[in-house]
Amino acid sequence: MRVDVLTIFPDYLAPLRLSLIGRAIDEGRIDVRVHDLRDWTTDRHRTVDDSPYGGGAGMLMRPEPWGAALDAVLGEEPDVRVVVPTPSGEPFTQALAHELAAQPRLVFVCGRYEGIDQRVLDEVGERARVTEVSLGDYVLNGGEVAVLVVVEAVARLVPGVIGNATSLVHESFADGLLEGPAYTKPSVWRERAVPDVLLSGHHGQIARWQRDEALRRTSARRPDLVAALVPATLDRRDLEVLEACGWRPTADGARLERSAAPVAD
Ligand code: 6GU
Repeated sequence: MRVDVLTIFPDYLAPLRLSLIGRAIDEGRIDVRVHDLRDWTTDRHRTVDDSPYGGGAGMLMRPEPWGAALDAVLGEEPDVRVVVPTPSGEPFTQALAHELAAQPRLVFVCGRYEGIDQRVLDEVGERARVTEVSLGDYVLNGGEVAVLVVVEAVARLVPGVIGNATSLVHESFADGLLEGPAYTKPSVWRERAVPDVLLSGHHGQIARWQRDEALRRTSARRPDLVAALVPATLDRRDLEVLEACGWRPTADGARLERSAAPVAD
């Protein structure tokens, strides 16, 4: 996979060279190229921004450097996916991470948060698929930190980047639930014991306990994820645990709804 990043702060992307992603780059699994948008300015001051038409606070990014930069970086290649981090984008999810991980080329467009002249994204949208993504309901100063997040989430799904592929199967969101608590040695620490069942060697009971904990934690922290579950995909024990957390199937059985006040975590 090739990843291009266009930014006025190339140094912000230095952490991509570290850790697992850095190793994937060294091994040639991911080709990361960071570009300074100002390389495509033509004035002495290397200007990239200007005040918005119609007024308003802050500055916007002018279209000309972006147009030249995207022409150069996209080239004539098909199958380039352009990703634009912005608080007004669609939510970035594990499902979208999987989708992006299947692309041969990603081009990240980092704007400052007041944004980029709309014509840039309209025009590039005629040559490439453009996806505006948001990490959540808060505002960052620019897209660079979001690119670090998205590239890390995507790159670890690229075959060979993570040594142990089964660790991908058991993680949060794989089954629409958060992961429950996990423990390692020592079995007692500061008078706190690891739950007995985990030391029992009963693999069935352990898996069941882990699922119960995942359901309880998801109910407490992410009721939106429980509301998205389909009861037909749950077993009797799942439904009992959720009922104890204050959930019941809707009358048509298609979803879950709250039947009681939330149960504390
Ligand atoms: Cl993806 N970009 C920016 N600039 N701010 C954000 C964001 C992204 N997600 C949440 N806030």
